[in-house]
Amino acid sequence: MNKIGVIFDLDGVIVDTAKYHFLAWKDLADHLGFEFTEAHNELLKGVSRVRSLEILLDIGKVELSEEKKQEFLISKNEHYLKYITKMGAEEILPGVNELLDALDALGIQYVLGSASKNAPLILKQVNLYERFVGIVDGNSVSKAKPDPEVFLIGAEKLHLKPEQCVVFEDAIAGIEAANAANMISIGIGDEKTLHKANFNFKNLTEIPDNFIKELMDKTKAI
Ligand code: B16
Ligand code: MG
Repeated sequence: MNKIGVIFDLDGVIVDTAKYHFLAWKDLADHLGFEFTEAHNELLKGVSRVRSLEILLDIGKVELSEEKKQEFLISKNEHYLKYITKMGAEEILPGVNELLDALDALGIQYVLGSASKNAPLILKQVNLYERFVGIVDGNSVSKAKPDPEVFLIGAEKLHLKPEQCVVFEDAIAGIEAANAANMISIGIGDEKTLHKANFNFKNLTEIPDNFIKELMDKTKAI
C-alpha cells in the first residue's frame, strides 16, 4: 500500500459557510441598490474575498473607488463573522466526522486547503481545528485557485509528493487546482459541474467504506 495524505477544502466540503457569505454579500448589494440572488452566489464559491467583491460589483454594474472597495471588504467580513462566531459542531456536514475517523484509523494525515482567511476560526468554531496537522488558507497563498499553490503548500505540510495527495473539493476552480498540482481530485457536489474530477460523490456520506484503502493501492506514485 502507498502512503497518501488528504487535503480538504472547507466551504462546501467540511461546512456550508456559503449561506453566510450569501447573507453578508446580499446585504451589501441591497445597500448598493441591486439584486443579488442565490444563483449569483454560486459564482462566488471557492473564490477569494477580493475577487468575490469584483464579481458582485460586475453583477450590479457598480464602479467604486479603491478606498470604498476596501471599506466594503471590511464591513462585509464583519457582517459575515457575526454568523461564523455563532457556528458550532452541529454545522459539520454529514459524513465529515466518519471520514476523518476512517482516515485516523488508517494513519492518514490531513490538512486544510481553503481560500478563506477565516478558515482557522471556522475550524475552531466547529471543534475540528486540532484534528488537522496543518492549515493552508487565504492568508498563506499569493495565487488563488485554480492556481495549484494552496494544495502544493498543503503537500509540503503533509511531507508528501503532490501525487500522493488526495483533494476533496466542491468548486470547479478547486478541482482544476488539484489536477494542476497532479493530485487525485475528488469532486463533492454536482457531478456534471465537477466533471473534471478524478472521482465524484454527491456528498461525503456517499463514499464507500473501502474507497480510501483502494486509493492507497491505486495511487499513481510512489
Ligand atoms: P473569506 P473555500 C471560500 O472557501 C468560499 O467558498 C468563498 O465563497 C469565499 O469567498 C472564500 O472562501 C474567501 O473567504 O472571505 O472568509 O476569506 O471553499 O476555499 O474553503
Ligand atoms: Mg469550497
